[in-house]
Amino acid sequence: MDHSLLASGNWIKVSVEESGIHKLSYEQLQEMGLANPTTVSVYGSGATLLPEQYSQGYIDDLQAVPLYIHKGEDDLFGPGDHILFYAKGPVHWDFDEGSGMYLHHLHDYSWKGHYFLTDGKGEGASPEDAVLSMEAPTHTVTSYDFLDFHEDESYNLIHSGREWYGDLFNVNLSEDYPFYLEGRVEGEPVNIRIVAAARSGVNSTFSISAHNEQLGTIAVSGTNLSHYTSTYAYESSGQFSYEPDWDELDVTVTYNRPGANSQGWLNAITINGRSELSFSGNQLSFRDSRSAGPGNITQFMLDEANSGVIIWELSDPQHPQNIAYTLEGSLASFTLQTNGHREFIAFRPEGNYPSPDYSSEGLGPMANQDLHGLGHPEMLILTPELFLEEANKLAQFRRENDGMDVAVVTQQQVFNEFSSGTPDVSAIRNFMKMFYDRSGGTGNSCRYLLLMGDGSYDNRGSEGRTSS
Ligand SMILES: [Ca+2]
Ligand SMILES: [Ca+2]
Repeated sequence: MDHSLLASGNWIKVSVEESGIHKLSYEQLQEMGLANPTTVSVYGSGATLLPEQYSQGYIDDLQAVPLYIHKGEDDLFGPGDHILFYAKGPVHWDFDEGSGMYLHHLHDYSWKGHYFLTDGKGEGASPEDAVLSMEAPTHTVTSYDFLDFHEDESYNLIHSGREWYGDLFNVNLSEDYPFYLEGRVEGEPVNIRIVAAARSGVNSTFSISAHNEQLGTIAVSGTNLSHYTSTYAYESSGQFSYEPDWDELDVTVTYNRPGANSQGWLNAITINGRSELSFSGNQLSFRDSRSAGPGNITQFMLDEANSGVIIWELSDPQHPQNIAYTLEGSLASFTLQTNGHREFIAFRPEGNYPSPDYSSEGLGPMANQDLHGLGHPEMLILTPELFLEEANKLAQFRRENDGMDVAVVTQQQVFNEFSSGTPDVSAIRNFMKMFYDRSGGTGNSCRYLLLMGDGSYDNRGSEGRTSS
């Protein structure tokens, strides 16, 4: 690609805080600065963390997101109408074969995902149709894996590394964590995974209970508290099963402190329950671990649906696919291959959904930029906005004194084109790889990279600092 998508046209940057359907009205599109909302399209991948392994490939520049465009009875997109799209927030779920659970991961560098809106590129794309199966199902699904988690990111133990911990157990040694199991299937156990850490001179344990029933303990190794080269704290995890009698689930974590100088921290609690596949509210995300397997053909049956409901397949959230389900009464059913884990969302086109933020700092109308159009600079200076003036001075000095071809770019510009506007260190690596590839692998393009700024363990700016 010789030029970036952001190089021309009118672009608005927006952010989302959670995964799910998001809504923008015709009026909001006008308000955010789109002159021609009838041709709105949305680009980006939200808070999808880039793979650190380069071999897993990467997306070059921004990709379009399929839209649901609600045009109303006149079949023209105008005042009173709206668009819906699936946006990816900072929480990512993956099925973990080892634990047999879906585990959550927070985005390492951001609490928000970002998207870019533009007009003038024709009407935004709609999702393609998912491939359904005509074969007899091997599995029928009427309940799904319900997912929830608790992870508080308050403490960075030695102000180093990207892992943060939540509740501190030193004075208060026990804490309750309430969960609500929406649509719980009676008699089905809930799987609970807990990750905790402790700094203690001797081995210590956390006790885990639910509704006063002991579920087990998590043992954490002791460390040498008096030597500064010893491991500061050890982390350990445990997995527990509990069959709740109510839709409320209270998990209690207690640190069995062996001495006054021992302390513990909770990292995360992950909940996998089982809920009826029945639609209430405006949107329902669902998946089924039990029917995922080689050769499986699965019939999903969603109850409490009606003909207005839309179901998208989200296994690749960048490319939602529309599911042409069959409706009998209030039962929407569809059959497809489930060789692997597939993710779905059902939603109501007229429902209320959060709107992306387009008015906070750093959002809204943005300047055009074209990092893909930089050609072959000899030297690149990458800087936060804060040092842009100094970076430009240095670049000018190199041009005049060394005759070098120097380009100055801000880290935000790199994120915009290489990680959907969401901070991600791999975006910088992928940006540099673009020059490497352009040089045909000789490394003769962009021979020098100067990074300006300071390092920090606080990648998400949790402590109010500017990430750099
Ligand atoms: Ca209309
Ligand atoms: Ca954490």
